[in-house]
Amino acid sequence: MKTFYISTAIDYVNGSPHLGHAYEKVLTDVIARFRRMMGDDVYFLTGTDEHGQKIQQSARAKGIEPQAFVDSIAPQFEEMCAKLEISNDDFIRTTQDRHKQVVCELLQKLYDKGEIYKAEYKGYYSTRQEQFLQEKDRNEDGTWPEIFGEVSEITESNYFFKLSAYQQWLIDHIKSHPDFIFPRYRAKQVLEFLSEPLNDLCISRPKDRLEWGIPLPFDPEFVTYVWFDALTNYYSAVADKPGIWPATFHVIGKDILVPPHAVYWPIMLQASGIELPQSILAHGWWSINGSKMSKSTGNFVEPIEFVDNYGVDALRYFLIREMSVGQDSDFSLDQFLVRYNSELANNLGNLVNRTLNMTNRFADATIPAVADEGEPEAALRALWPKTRDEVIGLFEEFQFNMGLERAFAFITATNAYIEQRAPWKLGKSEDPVDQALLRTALATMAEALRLGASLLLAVIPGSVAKIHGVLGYSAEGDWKSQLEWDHRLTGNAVEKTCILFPRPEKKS
Ligand code: ME8
Repeated sequence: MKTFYISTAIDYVNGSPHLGHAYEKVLTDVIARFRRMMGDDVYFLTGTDEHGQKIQQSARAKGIEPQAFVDSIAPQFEEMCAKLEISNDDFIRTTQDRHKQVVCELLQKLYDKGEIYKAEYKGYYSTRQEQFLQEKDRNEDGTWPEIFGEVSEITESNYFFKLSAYQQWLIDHIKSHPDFIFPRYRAKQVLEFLSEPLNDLCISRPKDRLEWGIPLPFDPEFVTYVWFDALTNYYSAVADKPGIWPATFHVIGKDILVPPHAVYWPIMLQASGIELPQSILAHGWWSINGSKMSKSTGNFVEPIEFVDNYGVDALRYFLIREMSVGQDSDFSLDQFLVRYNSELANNLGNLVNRTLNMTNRFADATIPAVADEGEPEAALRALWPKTRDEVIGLFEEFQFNMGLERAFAFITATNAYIEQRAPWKLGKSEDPVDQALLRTALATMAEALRLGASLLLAVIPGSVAKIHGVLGYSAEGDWKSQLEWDHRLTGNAVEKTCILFPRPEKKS
């Protein structure tokens, strides 16, 4: 079986992790966990991008060496992954020797093949963006947009990679591989970019302008510039692990699809004779309270702190439930608290507590066997396979928000079933018919809870393990085989209580 190799973008370490970083990790983790549950052999990579001018500048501003600087920041990203319960198999840092070595091998190979050449370059350069600008980047009045900061005209020698030679090949590849870019509508954006002549890619910076990078193996007076270094992480991390490459999914944000991931990366691989990834999944961006995230204006969410305040599953759930993969979304504490209270605490949390309370009160804390099923039980049981198949189908298409909606509709239906059966009334009756109905009701709610929770496993794994635990259930065998309505909990001892989503104190 081909390994399902999935990666996130590697994050710049010139600041602490933010909500966008957290979302991408959680989204990729949900896909990784879901594929594992579906039986795939998953390999999951994430990491940090640690070279470049901005990092050099940030280190200088602090008066320390760039290596010491990145060594102080990268652990925050690893800590964020641990806090978010990300199930990555590896964490790559572009300052590691294993990475630098593969970047050099790739560069040398392309240089030997004549795909990389040296040329004089004259142009307008933005120090802030670390890029040469083009005439089309100017404002209408001839000035440069503010985002470029100071712009000066410079001439320098640099190394270039022959992108243009592969333009037609890439257009053909994208057209003949409809799954190469996901969501599919984004392929249009790539093809539009490719409808203009492609310039060769400048892949170096002279050492006197940028020291903090990987020296070119064939000319140590130059260092490798951003993308050739960063993109190669996906390959360098597994270069010594047979059977993992090519990647199945690169998960990235929409801002780095065109041109880096959809143009530079496939061409770099094709020119090196390395197989291409199967798919690139570009997700949308989060704003916060309707505006762009910005640390300087305080419009910022610290994921690690947020998890400490509200719990990991509450954040994981919100990020996946709120955003439709590929589209943009807005994060606000109010909206988070609405979902937290109504969906997690009142709907799911309530079902767990009712099930435990009533099983304790009326059945000696032991899940009874079903007696006779009536119409309400049959209706809920019939809803189950429909829900299960729909949720799996939606998850396979990365429509996690819709899948969660369906799963929660089943939880809602289970709560409604409990209202209808009112076991608290049946428990007061001595009538054997009512007693039988009570046993059936307790068994049915426990089974519906076990199954409903199982559908949430990829998104809120810790909470699902807790729910299953308090039902005395240890899920065994493959995930899909656990999704049968078969009352396998009969006779299990249940716990007294389970605190999953305590009422949060509103913190700003
Ligand atoms: O781009 N909402 O690093 P990065 C959602 N090092 N996602 C967001 C976001 C937001 N508001 N802001 C950023 C880089 N992201 C490079 C990548 S890959 C070989 C090199 C996403 O730290 C962004 O789209 O700026 C990207 O996928 C990831 O966070 C890292 O961004």
